[in-house]
Amino acid sequence: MKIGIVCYPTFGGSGVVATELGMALADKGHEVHFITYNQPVRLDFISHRLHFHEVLLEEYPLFQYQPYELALSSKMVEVVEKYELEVLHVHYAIPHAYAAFMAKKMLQEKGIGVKVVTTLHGTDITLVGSHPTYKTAVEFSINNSDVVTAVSNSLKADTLRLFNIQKDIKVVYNFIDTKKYNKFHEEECKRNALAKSSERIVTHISNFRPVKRTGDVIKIFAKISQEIPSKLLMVGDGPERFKAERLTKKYNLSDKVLFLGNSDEVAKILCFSDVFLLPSTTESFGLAALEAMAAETPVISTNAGGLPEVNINGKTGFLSNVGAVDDMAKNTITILKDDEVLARFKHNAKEHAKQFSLTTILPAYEALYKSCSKS
Ligand code: GMT
Repeated sequence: MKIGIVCYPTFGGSGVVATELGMALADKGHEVHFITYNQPVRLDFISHRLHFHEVLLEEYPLFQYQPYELALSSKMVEVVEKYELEVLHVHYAIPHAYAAFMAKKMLQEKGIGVKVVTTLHGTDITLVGSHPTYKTAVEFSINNSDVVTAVSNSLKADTLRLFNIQKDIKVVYNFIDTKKYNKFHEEECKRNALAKSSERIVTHISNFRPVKRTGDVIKIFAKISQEIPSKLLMVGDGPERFKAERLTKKYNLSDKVLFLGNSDEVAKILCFSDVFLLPSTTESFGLAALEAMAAETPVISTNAGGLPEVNINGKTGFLSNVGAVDDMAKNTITILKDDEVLARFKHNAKEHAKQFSLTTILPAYEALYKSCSKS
């Protein structure tokens, strides 16, 4: 099939899922066209089946805010028409689903049909989308998509609770390409560069937004490091990074906490991690937790949103209430202090992650594309 993919091309989970999906679809023989304002960070190849179309914005002194939706929907029309796309799969409702609806209408005027598949990712519903500023347009865009998917049962329930939805929402879980996490054998995993062999490695990866509670990560680690010789890797960047660095100094942990910034080599970092911390206020799914599990890293997370659908309490890691720093530290220490316990959790995490493998999830998206393109 010929499929257009629209997403945020950044390090956020929705962009990562969209990019991995597009690359996998192209690998399977579909023709995929990314329509975004930058080349997606995880897009590591372009081929005759994988294209990238940049959405350009025109500067004009009158504009305090650039009209991105206009540029995006115009680009969608151009690409659908030129490459005869059958489906536009938009990731993150704001403003992508809205722009796709406009593109579809403009194409209808030219006698061209295209189907719109909208995937809801989380903050487009829970934190931003349901805000009165956007709610009317988000609800309209969801109800006017041909197919709507959500990345967890929890997100589907949130969407139905927060909006007046007239459409069936299908749950298609996020996925990982398990192969990418198997390839780092012992000799490629440069663990010694970051920690002594006697130390455990604890990792957190996020966009350092308030919802990630990076302050809790530091507080949990402060307690862990009192009992277990360990290092903390803080991967990513965002508005709360400075605060997290300040807290690290306050707890005298500067020699134990490494801030690595953004990285597109997550699998390489996770290969030497022993535990992954995700104490978020909410996560519709928690793709970073799944990536950790695929790399044999148990997860200590909150029980918010869709996290219990991914991280199984007492098996692949532990779940705690939001803000329960002591409990999360205690659970981490339980896993880290005993080699056998750690090995068991690592094994379980990797095994459980296989349920979310690309080979299982990809056919679900292909079936949705096929069903709507026939209707
Ligand atoms: O805020 C983020 O974590 C980024 C955001 C995004 O849209 O890029 O992530 C959301 O989508 C991910 C992929 O589906 C999910 O794994 C994350 O849980 C979700 N974030 C939240 O719900 C806070």
